Amino acid sequence: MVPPFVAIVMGSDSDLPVMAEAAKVLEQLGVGTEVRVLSAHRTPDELVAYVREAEARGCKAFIAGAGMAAALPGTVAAHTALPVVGVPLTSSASALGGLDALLSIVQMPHGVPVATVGLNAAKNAGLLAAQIIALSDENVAQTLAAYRAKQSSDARTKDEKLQEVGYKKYLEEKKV
Ligand code: RP5
Repeated sequence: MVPPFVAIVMGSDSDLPVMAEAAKVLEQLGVGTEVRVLSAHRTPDELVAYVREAEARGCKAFIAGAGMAAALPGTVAAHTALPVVGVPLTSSASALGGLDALLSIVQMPHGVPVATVGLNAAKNAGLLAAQIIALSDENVAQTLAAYRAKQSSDARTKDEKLQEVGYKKYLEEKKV
């Protein structure tokens, strides 16, 4: 991948359907990505090797998503000073519905931060990583500004329609 890029890592391919949302929004914003399955528990050596070599190749931020006793984002953060965005996942294998992953990722020891987004919030992780890239990339900054402007315009259009037709008709039309 041509730098600057964002490395998206996850503990299992079962995480991919959710984590793909991070890659999609970054691609939409013109930010390069690499997507890898690397586990803090199952492939610890490969994970550390990847974090080090990705940084050397121009990676500017990591997004790390994992479920259950989610050590992945913290392990990435332990091996790099680049920003790490953590995504706690409600893995179907979890008996705790994602609370296990949320607490594992958000409650980092002082000195090794992970910027934790909401449960399954891979899209927000992608947007946060794009905001980090935008600090030193004017093209990405402009694309992000346009993304936000469209988001606001879409919300205004919805409210205008709601005011025009009333909530009952609006709901009926939304069902279709
Ligand atoms: C975690 O265990 C992974 O991040 C995944 O969310 C969960 C279950 O993994 P699989 O058993 O589906 O491979 O390490």
